[in-house]
Amino acid sequence: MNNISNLQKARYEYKPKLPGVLKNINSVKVVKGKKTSSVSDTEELRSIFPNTFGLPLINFEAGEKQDIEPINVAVILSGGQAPGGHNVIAGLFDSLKELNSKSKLFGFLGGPSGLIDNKYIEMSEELINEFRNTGGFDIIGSGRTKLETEDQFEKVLVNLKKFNISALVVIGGDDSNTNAGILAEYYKKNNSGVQVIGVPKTIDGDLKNEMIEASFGFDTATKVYSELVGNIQRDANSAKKYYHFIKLMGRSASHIALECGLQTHANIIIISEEVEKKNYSLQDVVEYIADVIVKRSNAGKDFGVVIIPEGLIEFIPDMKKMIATLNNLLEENKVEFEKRDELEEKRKFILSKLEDELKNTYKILPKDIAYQMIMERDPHGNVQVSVIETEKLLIELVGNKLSEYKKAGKYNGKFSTRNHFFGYEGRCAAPTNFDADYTYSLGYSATILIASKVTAYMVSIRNLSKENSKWLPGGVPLISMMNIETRKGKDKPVIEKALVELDGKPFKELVENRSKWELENSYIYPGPIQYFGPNEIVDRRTRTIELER
Ligand code: FBP
Repeated sequence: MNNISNLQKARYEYKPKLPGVLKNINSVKVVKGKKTSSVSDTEELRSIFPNTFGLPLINFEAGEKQDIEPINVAVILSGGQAPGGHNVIAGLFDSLKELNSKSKLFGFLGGPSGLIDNKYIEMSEELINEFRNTGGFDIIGSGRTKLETEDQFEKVLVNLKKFNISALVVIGGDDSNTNAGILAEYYKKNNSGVQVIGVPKTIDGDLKNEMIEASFGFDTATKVYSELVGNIQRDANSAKKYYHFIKLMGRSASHIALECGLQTHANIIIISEEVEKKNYSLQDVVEYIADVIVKRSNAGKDFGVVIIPEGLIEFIPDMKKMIATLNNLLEENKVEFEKRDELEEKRKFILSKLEDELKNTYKILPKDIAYQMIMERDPHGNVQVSVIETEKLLIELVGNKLSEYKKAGKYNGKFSTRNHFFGYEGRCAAPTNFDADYTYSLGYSATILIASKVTAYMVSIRNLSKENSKWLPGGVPLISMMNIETRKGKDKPVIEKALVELDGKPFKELVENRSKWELENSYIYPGPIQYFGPNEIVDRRTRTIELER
């Protein structure tokens, strides 16, 4: 353990705070509550998941002391990094060993592919100790391979059986947990003897519902980004010469942008879900930003901060149509497209295939953006929004609009800009106390679900806005969070993604304050995450949780 910072050393010693009922893990009683259904498409889902549909909710309560046989468990990390992943594994390890010191935990390497290729390590106390309360997923790595075919399920089963593993814990987002549900159904149907338990992870915050109040990592990531946005606001307010356009990660939903906006009071906070609901075109968004800039300029302020959610482009109806058309065109003309080496050649080829209206929109995009839109797709065949520099696109288009205003005598300010994209900066930060506690408790709760022999559940911990001892751990059936959605032209069962609710309290708080934040500089500078100090600082929840719960 050389080369570690003093802070990391101190964080090793941090003891995550568990919910009251988990403090004595040997005497937790599993109480089954009311039976669940699904978000919608009930009959279809019942027929797809005959063995795992309609399971009851589960709560943990204090009970009698029990002796538990040794259990061998496998764990994987799936998808993008999120602060706290190591503590889920630490919680899982500690609780398994506490229940029975002969239990074993196997970490499969590099995400779902490790399960298929049988790449694993057995977890030891020494290894876990090196990763307690640290950020990152480097203890076993992560990956985006999809575990979805029966052939893969069988290969995984063979590997699990080699070590007598009877439960698999999937730490992932909505897609990985959807696949965990499909896998659980398959193993149950075939009496394979392997339980599947999911853990809600993603900085994006879009895996949430009544039973899952938050996905882990959102708390830490938004605090890191809010610190950065706050620092930039202070710089802007000091120099008074730049507009900073800041894109914040969050592949689809705008929870991160909203939370950071609420934490910092940036001047302009774009929320994709609102743009979609109001059917704004790209030009409408540009005009909104330009108009605020004019208002600020008239008040003598030619500087400010604009927050843009990463997924914005896919929520603007005309751009959404463009992206969907490009996705299909690239799939249909793969061979022809690949023959062209130069990006400009590829752009021209695509232009020749587009129909009139879309052709005109694609043509006026700055070339860099047009190239980014036809670059490599993700494993689902979708454009990777994180590579599209929306912040630069908006700077260019807002600049053009302001020039028009200038010519028309409507604006006489200065528009100097800087652009930023914050995403990877926050995904592996050392977890806040909240995320360290929450993830460790998720690991503990996963063990209890495993010991109670259930399958097709996600760990659920509620009451998160309250102090940790009052948290309510339990389990929610994976299928109960599903509906049927069309993905790549096919109807599929999926865990419903939570978008920003426009009638929800966090968004309402933005709406109530928006005109003030636009014009005044009522900036808040949240500063860095604090790990030691008074409770109101170190255990502060996100504004989203405070308002929603
Ligand atoms: P998950 O949904 O897997 O947690 O990942 C979310 C995310 O961090 C998004 O915010 C971002 O768009 C994406 O991952 C980036 O993916 P990659 O790590 O593959 O670049």
